[in-house]
Amino acid sequence: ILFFATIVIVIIWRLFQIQIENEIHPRHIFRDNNQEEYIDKNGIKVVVGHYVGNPVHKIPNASYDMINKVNFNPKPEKGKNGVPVIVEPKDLLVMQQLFQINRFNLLASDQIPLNRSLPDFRRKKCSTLYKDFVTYPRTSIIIVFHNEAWSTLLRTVWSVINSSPKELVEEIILVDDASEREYLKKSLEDYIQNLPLKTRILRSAERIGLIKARLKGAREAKGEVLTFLDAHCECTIGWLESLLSVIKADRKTVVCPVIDIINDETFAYVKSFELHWGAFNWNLQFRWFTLGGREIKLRKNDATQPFNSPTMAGGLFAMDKKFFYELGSYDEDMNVWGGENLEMSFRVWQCGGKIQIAPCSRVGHVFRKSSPYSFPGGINKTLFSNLARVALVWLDDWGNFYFKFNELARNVKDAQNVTARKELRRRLQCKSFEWYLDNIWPQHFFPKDDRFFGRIRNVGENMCLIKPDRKVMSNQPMGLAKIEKCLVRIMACSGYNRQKWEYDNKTKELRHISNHKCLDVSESKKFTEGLVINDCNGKKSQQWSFDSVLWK
Ligand code: LR7
Ligand code: MN
Repeated sequence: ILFFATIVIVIIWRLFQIQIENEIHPRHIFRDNNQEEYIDKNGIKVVVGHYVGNPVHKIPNASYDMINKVNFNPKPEKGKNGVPVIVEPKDLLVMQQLFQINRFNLLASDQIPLNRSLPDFRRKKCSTLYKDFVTYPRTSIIIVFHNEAWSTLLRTVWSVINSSPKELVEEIILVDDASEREYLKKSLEDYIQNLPLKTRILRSAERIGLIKARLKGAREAKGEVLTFLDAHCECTIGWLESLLSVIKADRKTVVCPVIDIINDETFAYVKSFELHWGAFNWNLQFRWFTLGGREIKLRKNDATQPFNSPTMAGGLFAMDKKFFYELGSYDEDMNVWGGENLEMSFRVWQCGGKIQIAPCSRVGHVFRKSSPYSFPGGINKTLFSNLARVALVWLDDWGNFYFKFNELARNVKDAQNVTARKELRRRLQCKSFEWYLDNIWPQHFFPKDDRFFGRIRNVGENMCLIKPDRKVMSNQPMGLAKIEKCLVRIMACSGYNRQKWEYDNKTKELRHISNHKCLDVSESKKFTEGLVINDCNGKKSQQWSFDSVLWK
C-alpha cells in the first residue's frame, strides 16, 4: 500500500509541477496595457507602437553584477527556430530583476545561443530570386547602441554574419553611444576581433542620441550603401539581397525589410503581418496601417515585389550612401530619440525619392513596452523638440493642426531654429505636404477639403460621440449596450466596407455602407449605454451634425 501510495503521490506531485510550469510561462507575468496590439484577421498578433513610460512591477533592483557583467549562459535548444523560451520557476525572481535593465526578458535572451537558427519565413518564390546578387552594391551595416545587452547586440551581429552573403557586406560598424556597461568596453573589443566579418566599434564619449550616432557611423562607412539596424534585431536568410536589389534598380529608393516581432518576454520570433505599411497618427507617432488599395492590387500579381510605404519605422533600412547625403542625411539638431524616422520619410518622398518595403526581406526586432534609458534634458528637449522640428519643416499648414493638439510640442516650438532645414527643403525643390497626402498616402485621415475633422453631434440628444473611457484598443464596444447584434464597436481600421459609413447631407443620417442601416442611439437613450444601428426612420436620434474644429 505504501509503495502504491508513494507512486500516486509522486505522480500527483509531477502533474502539479507541470501545471506550475505551464502557468508561469513568462508571457503571463508582464501583462500591462501599455502596448497597442491586436490580432488581425489572419490570427497574427500585430504590435503597433511603443510607449515611453515606467513599468509598474515592484521588484528588487538588479545588482551591480547583473547590470555590468555578462550573464550570458546559452543552452543549445533554447529559442531554437524562434520558439519561445520558457523560464524555470526557480529563475522567476531573477528574471524580473533582469527584465528592468533593458526592458526585455534578458534572462531568456541570455539563454539563447548567439547564432540561433531561424526558419526561412519568406514566400517560396523569394528563394528563386536574387541569383545575381554578386552584382549588387556592397553595404556597410551600422548598428548604434546605448547600454545594449551583450546577447541581443551580438545576436544581431551574428544574424548579419549568418544570413548575409559575405560578398555584399563591406563591414559592420558598431557605434557606442556612451554606454556605461563594463562588458561593452574591452570585452566587446576583444570579442569582435575574431568575427568572420570585418567589424569595428566607434565610440562617442558623450551621449549623442541615436540620430547623431547613426551620422557618426555613416561618416565612417566605406560601403556604397548604408544599412541601419537596431541593436536587438535578428536578420533572416535572404534579408540583405532583397534590400540591395531594390537600391541597385533605383538608387533613390530607401528600402526597409518586413519587421517581424521578437517577443520581449519570450524571445519568440513571431511573423508579422505583411500587408502593412507605415504611416502616422495625429500625434506624429509612427503607426502600421493596412496597405492602400492600389498596393494590394499590385501585390495580387506578385507578392514578392517591393511596395511603397508612406513612412518607415526608422530603425531598419538601407539607403544609397550618396543619396543619403544629397538628401540632407539627418537633422543634426534632433536629440536622443524619436521623430527622425518621420522627418526622413517626408523628406525622401517630398524631395524625389521613394520608401519601399521589400517583402522578401524579413528582420526580427525586439519590441519593448517602455524605454530602458534616460532622455538627457527630458522628453521636451528631445522627443517633443524633434517632433516640433518635423512639423515646422515638413508639414506646411498641417503643422498648425499638429501644434493645436499637441501642447508639449507647441511649448518647445518657438525654441527651434529650423532655418537650415527649410533652406535644404528649398534647395532640393521639395514638394508640398499636401502633395504627399494626396499622392503618397491618399488614405490619410488629416483634415482636408474632402475630409472632416471635429465632433460628431447627435441632433436628438445634443451630445457628442466619444471613444470609450479606456485607451482604445481593438474590439471595444462604444458603451455597454446589450443589444449585441447591433452594437457599434471601435476596431482597428481595416479598410473594409463594414467599417464605412456614408453621410447624407439632407437627412443628416449616417448610413452604414454594407447594410444601409442608420447609426442610432440605443433604445435606453443613454449615450453611455452605446450606439446601435437600426432601420432608418428619420427620427432625431438618427440625425448627426458635424462641428468642425478650426486649426488653420
Ligand atoms: O540615446 C540613444 N542612443 C542610442 O544609440 C537611444 C537609443 N540608441 C540606440 C538603441 O540602443 C537602439 O539600438 O538606438 C536604437 C533604437 O532605439 P530603441 O530600440 O530604443 O528604439 P525603438 O525600437 O523603440 O524605436 C523606433 O523608433 C526610434 C525613433 O527614434 C528609432 O527610429 C528606432 O530605430 C526605431 N526602431 C525601429 O524602427 C525598429 C522597428 C520598430 C517599429 C515599428
Ligand atoms: Mn529598437
